[in-house]
Amino acid sequence: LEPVPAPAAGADFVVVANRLPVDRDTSGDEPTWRTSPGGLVTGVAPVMRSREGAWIGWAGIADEEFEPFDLDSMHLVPVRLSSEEVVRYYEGFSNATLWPLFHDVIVPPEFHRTWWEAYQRVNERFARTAAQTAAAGATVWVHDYQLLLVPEMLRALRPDVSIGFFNHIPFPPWEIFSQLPWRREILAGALGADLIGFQRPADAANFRRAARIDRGWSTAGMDIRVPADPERGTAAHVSRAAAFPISIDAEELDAYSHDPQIIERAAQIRRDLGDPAVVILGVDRMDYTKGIRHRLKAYGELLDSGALSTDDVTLVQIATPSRERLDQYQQIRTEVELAVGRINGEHSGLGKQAVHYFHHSFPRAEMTAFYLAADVMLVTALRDGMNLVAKEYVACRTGDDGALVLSEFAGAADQLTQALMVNPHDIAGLKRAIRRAVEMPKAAQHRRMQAMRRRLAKENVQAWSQAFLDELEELDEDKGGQATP
Ligand code: GDG
Repeated sequence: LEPVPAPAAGADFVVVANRLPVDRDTSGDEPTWRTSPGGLVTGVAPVMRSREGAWIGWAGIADEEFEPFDLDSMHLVPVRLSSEEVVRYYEGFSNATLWPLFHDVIVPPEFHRTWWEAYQRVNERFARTAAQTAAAGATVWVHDYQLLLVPEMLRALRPDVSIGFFNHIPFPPWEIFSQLPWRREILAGALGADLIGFQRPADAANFRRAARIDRGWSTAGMDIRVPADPERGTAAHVSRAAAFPISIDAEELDAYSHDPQIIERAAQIRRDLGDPAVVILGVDRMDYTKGIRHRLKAYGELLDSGALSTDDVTLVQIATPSRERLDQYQQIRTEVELAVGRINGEHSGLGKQAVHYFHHSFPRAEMTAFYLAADVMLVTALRDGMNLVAKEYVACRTGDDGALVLSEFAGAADQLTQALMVNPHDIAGLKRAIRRAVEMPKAAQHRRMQAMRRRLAKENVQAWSQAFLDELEELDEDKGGQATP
């Protein structure tokens, strides 16, 4: 790729992510855009407002071309994807190759050259759009595994910009990562960034080790020395790989949790559930990484043995639809629904349902009401970059009560150290943890919850994006003002 000039009127802060933070609303006479709130938007909104900000991403509709537009003080730049690219780049390479590979091969990743070809093509489109959008010397923050090649491409196109990359999902050990036929290109792609952020220190260490083994590149502390690559048009530079654990908007959730309407709604939910002594909750995308089956197995066995009874306990499992066209996702849904059906068939009574299962999504306010209504939260992921649900539950427990069962394989385990930690593969251990959570005395709940809430009040999503962008800026200053094109 050859360098291109900076645009005359560009943005000085650019977010590049697979999806734009908006949804197309075609319900009215005129189609409009609605912002879809999410952690990332909240995290970067203050930066977007204080600087000339732009967001590059796909609008979520295949084969449609949209012009850039402004919404809620953000400049949005849609990238077009054809339906073939949605199949190969998004569902294929991103979600059926990289996603399972980066989550400990819980299901086997598929390697297809046609998917890889589409992944490169789409990444180049994103990189070129970023190159046309970023002002001279701008900061560009690229997000997640769908866009791992963008940093290197952008560096070749626009050596003047400062590039950050954040990997929201785990980064696997070399022994697993090395299966990828295109491992070398993926590593070089991410290493085009000045700063590469991961959820956990272990992810960053896995990444640095991969760079050492595969490329033979030397590392010092967090830094990786990337030599010049004349063929790809990049100069020698240093790339830093470090942990920046993402978090939640604690203040907003706290405000929600104090809203009288939401508090009343939580009480109503408990009444509708039949006023059980203990409400247990699970909230996940329907994904094989989330350990929903393991959780149901443990819960089912506790009911079988009589350790728990539907006289006083119920489980609410919200599993929001996700990636439904992929085989592995249809399969996990079938397995979960079979398990729910079995448990309910064997243990439910009239007005005493063992599992309340929902395969649809809820508005934010309703989700908060569920968090408020739940005495026990189960997060049993087999592998998870962070898991924001665990942090949201804690942030909503304004009474400092409730118990969190948390998988040690979720990034959140590094911060929520007072949770009841589990290895979800150990069903006996998981059963013990669920019982402990159900029976936990109020004083112990308070002690644990208060400590976790205090920590999240400070380590919120605003602090996360600030820490990442501050470090990126420092690295940029250390570089000593490179020439702008
Ligand atoms: C990836 C990584 C990492 C879920 N159902 C509903 C709903 N949600 C919201 C939750 C939460 C978010 O979706 C899910 O975030 P998670 O972090 O739990 O998991 P992933 O979707 O897998 O996210 C993960 C994350 O990126 C951020 O870096 O933590 O490890 O896999 O906010 O509340 N929200 C609403 N209705 C629902 O039905 N409104």
